[in-house]
Amino acid sequence: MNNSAFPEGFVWGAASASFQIEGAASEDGRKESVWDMYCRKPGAIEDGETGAVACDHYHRFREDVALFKDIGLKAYRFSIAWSRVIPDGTGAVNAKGIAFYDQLVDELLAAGIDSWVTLFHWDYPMELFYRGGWLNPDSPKWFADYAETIVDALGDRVKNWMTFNEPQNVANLGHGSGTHAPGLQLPRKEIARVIHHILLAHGLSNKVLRNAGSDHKIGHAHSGWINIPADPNSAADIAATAKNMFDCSFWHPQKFSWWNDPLQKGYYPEEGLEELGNDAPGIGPDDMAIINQPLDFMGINYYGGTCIKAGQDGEPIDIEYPPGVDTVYPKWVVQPQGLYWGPSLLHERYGRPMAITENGLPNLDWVGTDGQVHDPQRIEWIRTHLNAIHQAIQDGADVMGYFYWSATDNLEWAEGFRRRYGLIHVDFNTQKRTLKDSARWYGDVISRNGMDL
Ligand code: BGP
Repeated sequence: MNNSAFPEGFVWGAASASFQIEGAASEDGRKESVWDMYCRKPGAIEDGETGAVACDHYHRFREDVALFKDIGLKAYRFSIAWSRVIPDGTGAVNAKGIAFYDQLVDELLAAGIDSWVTLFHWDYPMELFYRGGWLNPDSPKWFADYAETIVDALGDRVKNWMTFNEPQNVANLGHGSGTHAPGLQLPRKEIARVIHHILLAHGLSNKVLRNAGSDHKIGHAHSGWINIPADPNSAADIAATAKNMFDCSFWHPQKFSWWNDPLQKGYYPEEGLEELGNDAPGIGPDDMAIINQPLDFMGINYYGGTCIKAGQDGEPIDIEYPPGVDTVYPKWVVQPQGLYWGPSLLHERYGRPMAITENGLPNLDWVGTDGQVHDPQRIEWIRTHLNAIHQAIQDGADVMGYFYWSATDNLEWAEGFRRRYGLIHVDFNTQKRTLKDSARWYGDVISRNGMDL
Protein backbone atom coordinates (compact mmCIF):
# COMPACT_ATOMS: atom_id res chain seq x y z
CA MET A 1 0.00 0.00 0.00
CA ASN A 2 1.30 3.47 -0.82
CA ASN A 3 1.39 5.76 2.18
CA SER A 4 1.72 8.97 0.24
CA ALA A 5 -0.71 10.57 -2.16
CA PHE A 6 -0.01 11.18 -5.84
CA PRO A 7 1.62 14.50 -6.74
CA GLU A 8 -0.57 17.55 -6.46
CA GLY A 9 -2.41 18.20 -9.70
CA PHE A 10 -2.21 14.57 -10.81
CA VAL A 11 -4.85 14.16 -13.53
CA TRP A 12 -7.48 11.52 -12.74
CA GLY A 13 -9.47 10.59 -15.80
CA ALA A 14 -11.13 8.05 -18.03
CA ALA A 15 -10.95 7.71 -21.80
CA SER A 16 -13.06 6.90 -24.85
CA ALA A 17 -12.96 7.15 -28.64
CA SER A 18 -15.52 8.55 -31.06
CA PHE A 19 -16.21 5.47 -33.19
CA GLN A 20 -16.49 3.21 -30.16
CA ILE A 21 -19.24 5.22 -28.44
CA GLU A 22 -20.94 7.86 -30.55
CA GLY A 23 -23.27 5.97 -32.89
CA ALA A 24 -25.39 8.37 -35.02
CA ALA A 25 -23.22 7.15 -37.86
CA SER A 26 -25.20 8.73 -40.65
CA GLU A 27 -26.87 11.58 -38.81
CA ASP A 28 -26.42 15.31 -39.10
CA GLY A 29 -24.04 15.16 -42.04
CA ARG A 30 -21.48 12.66 -40.76
CA LYS A 31 -19.94 10.66 -43.60
CA GLU A 32 -18.32 7.25 -43.34
CA SER A 33 -14.90 6.48 -41.92
CA VAL A 34 -12.74 3.48 -42.77
CA TRP A 35 -14.16 1.75 -39.69
CA ASP A 36 -17.68 1.92 -41.16
CA MET A 37 -16.31 0.26 -44.26
CA TYR A 38 -14.45 -2.35 -42.23
CA CYS A 39 -17.62 -3.20 -40.28
CA ARG A 40 -19.30 -3.97 -43.61
CA LYS A 41 -16.66 -6.58 -44.38
CA PRO A 42 -18.12 -10.03 -43.67
CA GLY A 43 -16.51 -11.62 -40.62
CA ALA A 44 -14.32 -8.62 -39.77
CA ILE A 45 -16.15 -7.73 -36.54
CA GLU A 46 -17.32 -10.30 -34.00
CA ASP A 47 -21.03 -11.04 -34.33
CA GLY A 48 -21.22 -8.66 -37.32
CA GLU A 49 -21.51 -5.67 -35.00
CA THR A 50 -21.10 -2.07 -36.20
CA GLY A 51 -20.67 1.43 -34.84
CA ALA A 52 -24.08 2.56 -36.15
CA VAL A 53 -25.50 2.95 -32.64
CA ALA A 54 -22.74 1.85 -30.21
CA CYS A 55 -23.43 3.67 -26.89
CA ASP A 56 -25.59 6.27 -28.62
CA HIS A 57 -23.36 8.80 -26.89
CA TYR A 58 -24.13 11.35 -29.63
CA HIS A 59 -27.65 11.63 -28.19
CA ARG A 60 -26.89 10.73 -24.59
CA PHE A 61 -23.74 12.71 -23.87
CA ARG A 62 -25.44 14.83 -21.21
CA GLU A 63 -26.44 11.72 -19.28
CA ASP A 64 -22.91 10.35 -19.68
CA VAL A 65 -21.26 13.52 -18.47
CA ALA A 66 -23.58 13.55 -15.44
CA LEU A 67 -22.34 10.04 -14.62
CA PHE A 68 -18.70 11.11 -15.02
CA LYS A 69 -19.44 13.86 -12.54
CA ASP A 70 -21.06 11.38 -10.14
CA ILE A 71 -17.91 9.26 -10.27
CA GLY A 72 -15.77 12.33 -9.58
CA LEU A 73 -13.65 12.25 -12.75
CA LYS A 74 -11.41 15.27 -13.12
CA ALA A 75 -10.62 14.74 -16.79
CA TYR A 76 -12.22 13.01 -19.75
CA ARG A 77 -10.25 11.93 -22.79
CA PHE A 78 -12.32 11.66 -25.97
CA SER A 79 -11.66 11.82 -29.69
CA ILE A 80 -13.14 13.74 -32.58
CA ALA A 81 -14.71 11.92 -35.53
CA TRP A 82 -12.95 13.66 -38.41
CA SER A 83 -15.71 12.76 -40.92
CA ARG A 84 -18.37 14.20 -38.60
CA VAL A 85 -16.79 17.64 -38.65
CA ILE A 86 -15.31 17.57 -42.16
CA PRO A 87 -17.36 14.89 -43.94
CA ASP A 88 -15.06 14.71 -47.00
CA GLY A 89 -11.93 14.90 -44.86
CA THR A 90 -10.95 18.19 -46.52
CA GLY A 91 -13.00 21.24 -47.46
CA ALA A 92 -16.45 22.05 -46.15
CA VAL A 93 -16.92 22.01 -42.39
CA ASN A 94 -20.13 20.50 -41.00
CA ALA A 95 -21.54 22.97 -38.49
CA LYS A 96 -23.67 20.29 -36.83
CA GLY A 97 -20.61 18.12 -36.25
CA ILE A 98 -18.74 20.99 -34.64
CA ALA A 99 -21.81 21.85 -32.56
CA PHE A 100 -21.81 18.36 -31.03
CA TYR A 101 -18.25 18.67 -29.70
CA ASP A 102 -18.86 22.25 -28.70
CA GLN A 103 -21.77 21.21 -26.50
CA LEU A 104 -19.87 18.24 -25.12
CA VAL A 105 -16.96 20.45 -24.04
CA ASP A 106 -19.36 22.93 -22.43
CA GLU A 107 -21.18 20.16 -20.61
CA LEU A 108 -17.88 18.83 -19.28
CA LEU A 109 -16.74 22.28 -18.21
CA ALA A 110 -19.99 22.81 -16.32
CA ALA A 111 -19.38 19.48 -14.56
CA GLY A 112 -15.86 20.56 -13.57
CA ILE A 113 -14.22 18.02 -15.92
CA ASP A 114 -11.27 18.90 -18.15
CA SER A 115 -11.42 17.86 -21.79
CA TRP A 116 -8.43 15.95 -23.15
CA VAL A 117 -8.99 15.72 -26.88
CA THR A 118 -7.49 13.16 -29.25
CA LEU A 119 -7.59 14.41 -32.82
CA PHE A 120 -7.32 10.97 -34.36
CA HIS A 121 -8.42 7.70 -32.84
CA TRP A 122 -8.54 5.60 -36.03
CA ASP A 123 -11.80 6.68 -37.74
CA TYR A 124 -10.17 8.01 -40.91
CA PRO A 125 -12.54 9.70 -43.40
CA MET A 126 -13.55 7.31 -46.15
CA GLU A 127 -13.38 10.05 -48.77
CA LEU A 128 -9.66 10.44 -48.00
CA PHE A 129 -9.12 6.70 -48.11
CA TYR A 130 -10.49 6.81 -51.68
CA ARG A 131 -7.69 9.29 -52.38
CA GLY A 132 -5.01 6.96 -51.09
CA GLY A 133 -5.32 7.62 -47.36
CA TRP A 134 -2.05 7.77 -45.44
CA LEU A 135 -0.14 6.71 -48.54
CA ASN A 136 -0.92 10.03 -50.22
CA PRO A 137 1.89 12.58 -49.75
CA ASP A 138 -0.75 15.27 -49.14
CA SER A 139 -2.16 13.35 -46.17
CA PRO A 140 -0.09 15.22 -43.52
CA LYS A 141 -1.43 18.52 -44.81
CA TRP A 142 -5.02 17.23 -44.79
CA PHE A 143 -4.54 16.36 -41.16
CA ALA A 144 -3.02 19.73 -40.25
CA ASP A 145 -5.99 21.53 -41.84
CA TYR A 146 -8.37 19.33 -39.88
CA ALA A 147 -6.44 20.14 -36.66
CA GLU A 148 -6.82 23.84 -37.43
CA THR A 149 -10.59 23.49 -37.75
CA ILE A 150 -10.80 21.73 -34.40
CA VAL A 151 -8.54 24.05 -32.45
CA ASP A 152 -10.33 27.07 -33.91
CA ALA A 153 -13.64 25.69 -32.66
CA LEU A 154 -12.64 24.29 -29.26
CA GLY A 155 -9.25 25.80 -28.40
CA ASP A 156 -10.71 28.52 -26.20
CA ARG A 157 -11.83 25.81 -23.74
CA VAL A 158 -9.74 22.73 -24.56
CA LYS A 159 -6.09 22.95 -23.52
CA ASN A 160 -4.91 19.33 -23.57
CA TRP A 161 -4.42 17.65 -26.90
CA MET A 162 -3.27 14.33 -28.25
CA THR A 163 -2.54 14.23 -31.96
CA PHE A 164 -2.69 10.47 -32.59
CA ASN A 165 -3.93 7.47 -30.69
CA GLU A 166 -1.80 4.37 -31.18
CA PRO A 167 -0.62 5.08 -34.70
CA GLN A 168 1.38 1.88 -34.19
CA ASN A 169 -1.83 -0.08 -34.63
CA VAL A 170 -2.97 1.99 -37.59
CA ALA A 171 0.26 1.08 -39.34
CA ASN A 172 0.66 -2.47 -38.14
CA LEU A 173 -2.90 -3.79 -37.89
CA GLY A 174 -4.61 -1.42 -40.33
CA HIS A 175 -2.01 -1.56 -43.10
CA GLY A 176 -0.02 -4.70 -42.28
CA SER A 177 -2.04 -7.61 -40.89
CA GLY A 178 -5.34 -6.17 -42.12
CA THR A 179 -7.03 -6.95 -38.80
CA HIS A 180 -8.08 -3.34 -38.23
CA ALA A 181 -9.51 -0.80 -40.66
CA PRO A 182 -8.83 -0.13 -43.44
CA GLY A 183 -7.87 -3.82 -43.57
CA LEU A 184 -4.88 -3.52 -45.91
CA GLN A 185 -2.02 -6.00 -46.06
CA LEU A 186 0.81 -3.96 -47.45
CA PRO A 187 4.51 -4.77 -47.69
CA ARG A 188 6.85 -3.05 -45.24
CA LYS A 189 7.94 -0.36 -47.72
CA GLU A 190 4.40 1.01 -47.86
CA ILE A 191 3.91 0.59 -44.10
CA ALA A 192 7.07 2.65 -43.51
CA ARG A 193 5.63 5.29 -45.86
CA VAL A 194 2.34 5.35 -43.92
CA ILE A 195 4.34 5.84 -40.71
CA HIS A 196 6.36 8.66 -42.20
CA HIS A 197 3.22 10.49 -43.29
CA ILE A 198 1.60 10.04 -39.89
CA LEU A 199 4.74 11.39 -38.22
CA LEU A 200 4.64 14.41 -40.53
CA ALA A 201 0.94 14.85 -39.74
CA HIS A 202 1.80 14.77 -36.04
CA GLY A 203 4.47 17.45 -36.53
CA LEU A 204 2.35 19.76 -38.68
CA SER A 205 -0.70 19.49 -36.42
CA ASN A 206 1.45 19.96 -33.34
CA LYS A 207 2.57 23.31 -34.79
CA VAL A 208 -1.02 24.29 -35.50
CA LEU A 209 -2.06 23.51 -31.92
CA ARG A 210 0.97 25.30 -30.52
CA ASN A 211 0.27 28.42 -32.59
CA ALA A 212 -3.23 28.50 -31.14
CA GLY A 213 -1.87 29.55 -27.74
CA SER A 214 1.02 29.07 -25.38
CA ASP A 215 -1.26 27.48 -22.79
CA HIS A 216 -1.96 24.41 -24.95
CA LYS A 217 -0.40 21.14 -23.82
CA ILE A 218 0.35 18.83 -26.70
CA GLY A 219 1.12 15.16 -26.61
CA HIS A 220 0.09 11.87 -28.11
CA ALA A 221 -1.25 8.49 -26.94
CA HIS A 222 1.07 5.74 -28.09
CA SER A 223 1.27 2.04 -27.60
CA GLY A 224 4.44 0.06 -28.00
CA TRP A 225 6.01 -2.98 -26.51
CA ILE A 226 6.64 -2.43 -22.84
CA ASN A 227 9.02 -4.92 -21.28
CA ILE A 228 9.44 -6.02 -17.71
CA PRO A 229 12.60 -7.59 -16.28
CA ALA A 230 11.99 -11.19 -15.21
CA ASP A 231 14.06 -10.48 -12.10
CA PRO A 232 13.69 -6.84 -11.08
CA ASN A 233 16.79 -7.17 -8.91
CA SER A 234 19.01 -8.34 -11.74
CA ALA A 235 20.98 -5.59 -13.49
CA ALA A 236 21.47 -7.91 -16.46
CA ASP A 237 17.70 -8.48 -16.80
CA ILE A 238 17.03 -4.75 -16.56
CA ALA A 239 19.64 -3.98 -19.24
CA ALA A 240 18.22 -6.70 -21.51
CA THR A 241 14.72 -5.31 -20.92
CA ALA A 242 15.69 -1.79 -22.01
CA LYS A 243 17.62 -3.17 -24.95
CA ASN A 244 14.65 -5.13 -26.18
CA MET A 245 12.22 -2.28 -25.67
CA PHE A 246 14.20 0.24 -27.72
CA ASP A 247 16.17 -1.95 -30.05
CA CYS A 248 15.39 -1.20 -33.70
CA SER A 249 17.85 -3.67 -35.17
CA PHE A 250 14.82 -5.57 -36.27
CA TRP A 251 12.30 -3.24 -37.78
CA HIS A 252 8.71 -3.44 -36.65
CA PRO A 253 5.93 -0.85 -36.94
CA GLN A 254 4.98 -1.44 -33.31
CA LYS A 255 8.31 -0.35 -31.80
CA PHE A 256 8.33 2.66 -29.50
CA SER A 257 11.60 4.01 -30.80
CA TRP A 258 10.65 3.84 -34.48
CA TRP A 259 8.04 6.51 -33.67
CA ASN A 260 9.41 8.30 -30.67
CA ASP A 261 13.02 8.75 -31.74
CA PRO A 262 11.87 10.78 -34.79
CA LEU A 263 9.23 12.61 -32.77
CA GLN A 264 11.29 13.35 -29.73
CA LYS A 265 14.89 13.24 -30.94
CA GLY A 266 14.58 14.15 -34.60
CA TYR A 267 15.93 11.01 -36.27
CA TYR A 268 14.93 7.46 -37.13
CA PRO A 269 16.93 4.73 -35.40
CA GLU A 270 19.92 4.03 -37.64
CA GLU A 271 19.71 0.22 -37.36
CA GLY A 272 16.09 0.25 -38.49
CA LEU A 273 16.91 2.41 -41.50
CA GLU A 274 19.73 0.06 -42.41
CA GLU A 275 17.51 -2.95 -42.13
CA LEU A 276 14.83 -1.35 -44.28
CA GLY A 277 17.37 -0.44 -46.96
CA ASN A 278 15.42 0.47 -50.09
CA ASP A 279 12.17 0.07 -48.19
CA ALA A 280 13.00 3.06 -45.96
CA PRO A 281 10.69 6.03 -46.39
CA GLY A 282 11.72 8.94 -48.61
CA ILE A 283 12.76 11.65 -46.16
CA GLY A 284 12.54 15.22 -47.46
CA PRO A 285 15.14 17.78 -46.33
CA ASP A 286 12.78 19.46 -43.83
CA ASP A 287 10.88 16.37 -42.76
CA MET A 288 12.72 15.50 -39.58
CA ALA A 289 12.53 19.11 -38.35
CA ILE A 290 8.78 19.11 -39.00
CA ILE A 291 8.35 15.83 -37.14
CA ASN A 292 10.53 16.80 -34.17
CA GLN A 293 8.26 19.38 -32.49
CA PRO A 294 8.23 20.18 -28.79
CA LEU A 295 6.05 17.70 -26.94
CA ASP A 296 4.53 18.50 -23.55
CA PHE A 297 3.76 14.94 -22.65
CA MET A 298 4.17 11.47 -23.93
CA GLY A 299 0.98 9.41 -23.71
CA ILE A 300 1.28 5.72 -22.94
CA ASN A 301 -1.50 3.18 -23.48
CA TYR A 302 -0.73 0.07 -21.50
CA TYR A 303 -2.55 -3.25 -21.21
CA GLY A 304 0.20 -5.80 -20.74
CA GLY A 305 3.90 -6.32 -21.22
CA THR A 306 6.42 -8.99 -22.04
CA CYS A 307 8.89 -10.32 -19.48
CA ILE A 308 12.53 -10.34 -20.49
CA LYS A 309 15.48 -12.11 -19.03
CA ALA A 310 19.09 -11.82 -20.05
CA GLY A 311 20.62 -14.81 -21.80
CA GLN A 312 24.21 -15.95 -21.15
CA ASP A 313 25.48 -13.32 -23.58
CA GLY A 314 23.25 -10.63 -22.06
CA GLU A 315 20.93 -10.75 -25.07
CA PRO A 316 17.21 -10.44 -24.25
CA ILE A 317 15.05 -13.55 -24.13
CA ASP A 318 11.25 -13.11 -24.19
CA ILE A 319 9.14 -14.97 -21.69
CA GLU A 320 5.67 -14.12 -22.84
CA TYR A 321 3.73 -16.01 -20.22
CA PRO A 322 5.94 -16.29 -17.14
CA PRO A 323 4.89 -18.88 -14.56
CA GLY A 324 2.52 -17.47 -11.95
CA VAL A 325 1.27 -14.64 -14.16
CA ASP A 326 -2.45 -14.57 -14.93
CA THR A 327 -4.09 -13.76 -18.21
CA VAL A 328 -7.42 -12.09 -18.79
CA TYR A 329 -9.90 -12.78 -21.52
CA PRO A 330 -8.85 -13.34 -24.21
CA LYS A 331 -5.10 -13.15 -23.75
CA TRP A 332 -3.67 -10.09 -22.00
CA VAL A 333 -1.13 -10.97 -19.35
CA VAL A 334 -1.77 -9.27 -16.02
CA GLN A 335 1.46 -7.35 -15.48
CA PRO A 336 0.84 -4.23 -13.40
CA GLN A 337 4.57 -3.77 -12.97
CA GLY A 338 4.67 -2.73 -16.65
CA LEU A 339 3.43 0.61 -15.37
CA TYR A 340 6.52 0.81 -13.23
CA TRP A 341 9.02 -0.32 -15.85
CA GLY A 342 7.42 1.35 -18.88
CA PRO A 343 7.41 4.88 -17.45
CA SER A 344 10.79 4.33 -15.77
CA LEU A 345 12.57 3.16 -18.93
CA LEU A 346 10.79 5.69 -21.14
CA HIS A 347 11.84 8.39 -18.68
CA GLU A 348 15.46 7.30 -19.01
CA ARG A 349 15.31 7.37 -22.79
CA TYR A 350 13.20 10.48 -23.43
CA GLY A 351 13.18 12.37 -20.12
CA ARG A 352 9.72 13.74 -20.78
CA PRO A 353 6.53 14.11 -18.72
CA MET A 354 4.19 11.20 -19.35
CA ALA A 355 0.49 10.48 -18.99
CA ILE A 356 -1.00 7.02 -18.88
CA THR A 357 -3.59 7.71 -21.56
CA GLU A 358 -5.15 4.22 -21.43
CA ASN A 359 -5.13 1.24 -19.11
CA GLY A 360 -7.99 -1.08 -18.30
CA LEU A 361 -9.44 -4.52 -17.85
CA PRO A 362 -11.85 -6.24 -20.24
CA ASN A 363 -14.28 -8.47 -18.43
CA LEU A 364 -17.66 -10.16 -18.76
CA ASP A 365 -19.52 -7.84 -16.42
CA TRP A 366 -23.28 -8.01 -15.96
CA VAL A 367 -25.99 -6.37 -13.90
CA GLY A 368 -26.82 -8.62 -10.95
CA THR A 369 -30.23 -9.28 -9.42
CA ASP A 370 -29.45 -6.51 -6.94
CA GLY A 371 -29.24 -4.09 -9.87
CA GLN A 372 -25.49 -3.59 -9.32
CA VAL A 373 -22.41 -4.53 -11.31
CA HIS A 374 -19.84 -6.14 -9.02
CA ASP A 375 -16.40 -6.10 -10.62
CA PRO A 376 -13.79 -6.75 -7.94
CA GLN A 377 -11.23 -7.82 -10.53
CA ARG A 378 -11.32 -4.40 -12.15
CA ILE A 379 -10.78 -2.76 -8.78
CA GLU A 380 -7.77 -5.01 -8.21
CA TRP A 381 -6.51 -4.21 -11.71
CA ILE A 382 -6.71 -0.44 -11.21
CA ARG A 383 -5.29 -0.62 -7.69
CA THR A 384 -2.24 -2.63 -8.67
CA HIS A 385 -1.55 -0.59 -11.80
CA LEU A 386 -1.86 2.69 -9.87
CA ASN A 387 0.52 1.35 -7.26
CA ALA A 388 3.08 0.63 -9.98
CA ILE A 389 2.73 4.18 -11.32
CA HIS A 390 3.08 5.57 -7.83
CA GLN A 391 6.32 3.64 -7.37
CA ALA A 392 7.63 4.87 -10.74
CA ILE A 393 6.91 8.46 -9.68
CA GLN A 394 8.70 7.88 -6.38
CA ASP A 395 11.71 6.64 -8.34
CA GLY A 396 11.83 9.69 -10.60
CA ALA A 397 9.50 9.18 -13.57
CA ASP A 398 7.37 12.23 -14.29
CA VAL A 399 3.85 10.80 -14.71
CA MET A 400 1.21 13.51 -14.74
CA GLY A 401 -2.02 11.53 -14.98
CA TYR A 402 -3.95 8.31 -15.43
CA PHE A 403 -6.88 7.70 -17.76
CA TYR A 404 -8.76 4.51 -17.12
CA TRP A 405 -9.89 2.79 -20.34
CA SER A 406 -12.76 3.09 -20.66
CA ALA A 407 -15.38 5.43 -19.26
CA THR A 408 -18.22 3.26 -20.60
CA ASP A 409 -18.44 -0.20 -22.10
CA ASN A 410 -18.23 0.27 -25.85
CA LEU A 411 -17.54 -1.22 -29.27
CA GLU A 412 -14.16 -2.90 -28.86
CA TRP A 413 -13.24 -2.63 -32.52
CA ALA A 414 -12.98 -6.05 -34.18
CA GLU A 415 -14.04 -7.72 -30.91
CA GLY A 416 -17.53 -6.20 -31.01
CA PHE A 417 -19.43 -5.52 -27.78
CA ARG A 418 -18.38 -8.54 -25.75
CA ARG A 419 -15.28 -7.18 -24.13
CA ARG A 420 -16.44 -4.78 -21.47
CA TYR A 421 -13.82 -2.35 -20.22
CA GLY A 422 -16.08 0.36 -18.78
CA LEU A 423 -16.41 1.92 -15.36
CA ILE A 424 -20.00 2.32 -16.50
CA HIS A 425 -21.95 -0.70 -17.70
CA VAL A 426 -24.02 -0.20 -20.85
CA ASP A 427 -26.92 -2.47 -21.74
CA PHE A 428 -26.64 -2.34 -25.51
CA ASN A 429 -30.29 -3.35 -25.97
CA THR A 430 -31.80 -0.62 -23.82
CA GLN A 431 -28.85 1.82 -23.56
CA LYS A 432 -29.31 1.79 -19.79
CA ARG A 433 -26.18 2.86 -17.91
CA THR A 434 -25.17 1.43 -14.52
CA LEU A 435 -22.16 2.52 -12.50
CA LYS A 436 -20.00 -0.49 -11.71
CA ASP A 437 -18.50 -0.97 -8.25
CA SER A 438 -15.14 -0.01 -9.76
CA ALA A 439 -16.51 3.40 -10.75
CA ARG A 440 -17.46 4.19 -7.17
CA TRP A 441 -14.17 2.80 -5.88
CA TYR A 442 -12.19 4.84 -8.44
CA GLY A 443 -14.13 7.97 -7.44
CA ASP A 444 -13.07 7.38 -3.86
CA VAL A 445 -9.43 6.99 -4.91
CA ILE A 446 -9.68 10.26 -6.83
CA SER A 447 -11.12 12.07 -3.81
CA ARG A 448 -8.05 10.96 -1.79
CA ASN A 449 -5.64 11.82 -4.62
CA GLY A 450 -4.60 8.19 -4.65
CA MET A 451 -3.66 7.96 -0.98
CA ASP A 452 -3.79 4.46 0.65
CA LEU A 453 -4.37 2.35 -2.41
C1 BGP B 1 -6.40 0.39 -27.51
C2 BGP B 1 -7.30 1.40 -28.18
C3 BGP B 1 -8.61 1.59 -27.50
C4 BGP B 1 -9.19 0.30 -26.93
C5 BGP B 1 -8.16 -0.51 -26.19
C6 BGP B 1 -8.65 -1.86 -25.75
O1 BGP B 1 -5.55 -0.16 -28.44
O2 BGP B 1 -6.67 2.66 -28.27
O3 BGP B 1 -9.47 2.23 -28.41
O4 BGP B 1 -9.84 -0.41 -27.89
O5 BGP B 1 -7.02 -0.70 -26.98
O6 BGP B 1 -7.97 -2.91 -26.37
P1 BGP B 1 -8.62 -4.02 -27.28
O7 BGP B 1 -9.59 -3.36 -28.22
O8 BGP B 1 -7.48 -4.65 -28.00
O9 BGP B 1 -9.29 -4.92 -26.33
